[in-house]
Amino acid sequence: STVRIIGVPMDYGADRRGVDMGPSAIRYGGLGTELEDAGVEPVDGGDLFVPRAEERDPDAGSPRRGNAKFLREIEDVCTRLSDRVADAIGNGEFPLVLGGDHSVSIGSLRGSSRDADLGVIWFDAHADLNTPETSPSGNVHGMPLSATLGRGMFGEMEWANASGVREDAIAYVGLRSIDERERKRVRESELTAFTMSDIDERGITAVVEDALSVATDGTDGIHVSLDLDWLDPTTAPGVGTPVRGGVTYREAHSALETVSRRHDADGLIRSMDVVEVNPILDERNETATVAAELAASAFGKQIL
Ligand code: DIR
Ligand code: MN
Ligand code: MN
Ligand code: MN
Repeated sequence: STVRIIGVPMDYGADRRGVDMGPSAIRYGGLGTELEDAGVEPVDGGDLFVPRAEERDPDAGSPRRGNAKFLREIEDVCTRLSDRVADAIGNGEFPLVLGGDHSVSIGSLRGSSRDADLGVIWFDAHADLNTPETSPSGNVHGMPLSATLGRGMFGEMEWANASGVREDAIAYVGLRSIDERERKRVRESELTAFTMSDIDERGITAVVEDALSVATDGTDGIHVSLDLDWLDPTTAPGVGTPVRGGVTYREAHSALETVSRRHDADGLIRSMDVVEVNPILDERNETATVAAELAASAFGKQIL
C-alpha cells in the first residue's frame, strides 16, 4: 500500500515559531526509510504553500472570530489540505500529514471524513477542545476538535466543520493538561477521554484497545492524530507546549503497534497526522526522529 506524505509547514496556530519546520525535520529524521521498513511505499507529495506568519495579520478576517489568531490563513491552508487528503484517499492511498501545529488536523479531518463516517484517536497531552470564545491563548492548535465538531463560533465556519465525524466516535489517549473551561466541555461531551491516570492504572495496550473500539464503532475507518507533546518531554523535548508525565518511548511505540495490529486485521486506518514537532526547541532532531519512527509503527513496522 502507498502512504502519501503531505507536508504542512504551518505555525499560525501556536505561539512559538519553529513548528513550521516540522515537515523537513521529520523527513530528515528518516521518515522515508522508516516507512519502507514498515513495508509500505512512501510517496512524498511535498509541502503545501504556507505564507510566512510575519507577512500576515493575525487579527484580519471575519469580525466573528473571538480570540482566534490567523483564522483566515488557517482556513486557506486547511481548505487546500482537506482536498489533498480526500484526493489521496480517493486514489487508494493513506495520507500522512506532517505538521505544522495541530490546527492542520482541521483540514485532515475534513478531508478524511468527506465520503465516510470517521472515528478519531487523539494522542495528546491536551484536549484541543477550546473554541474562539473559550481559548485562553487564542491559539488555534488548542481548538481543532471544536472546529471539527462545529462548536461555538466554528458552527458558522463551514470550512472547519467535518460533518463526517461524530463526537462519540472520538477517543483521547493520554490527556494531562486541560484548561478550566475545556474540562467542563470534555466532561459534558460524548467524547471518550483516557487520561494518563488510565494508562497508569490499566496499561497502554488495554487503553488503546478501548479507544480503538470507540473509534471503530459504526465508522468506516479511523484518523490517527499524533501530537508529539503526548510523549514525555524527556523523550520528545522539541514541542512548544511540553507537559511533564507523558508516555514513555516504549509506551508510544506499543500504542501505535496496537493500532497497526488492528489495521492489519480490519484495515481501519484512513489517514494520520503527526504534528507539533518544533526543531528550534528540539535536541539533535530527537523529537522529529521519534515522530518518524512512530508513524512507521502505525503503518506496521515490527521488531522482528
Ligand atoms: C492550550 C494548549 N490548551 C491552548 N494546547 C495545546 O492554547 O488552548 N494543544 N498545546 O496541543
Ligand atoms: Mn494537540
Ligand atoms: Mn498537545
Ligand atoms: Mn458521512
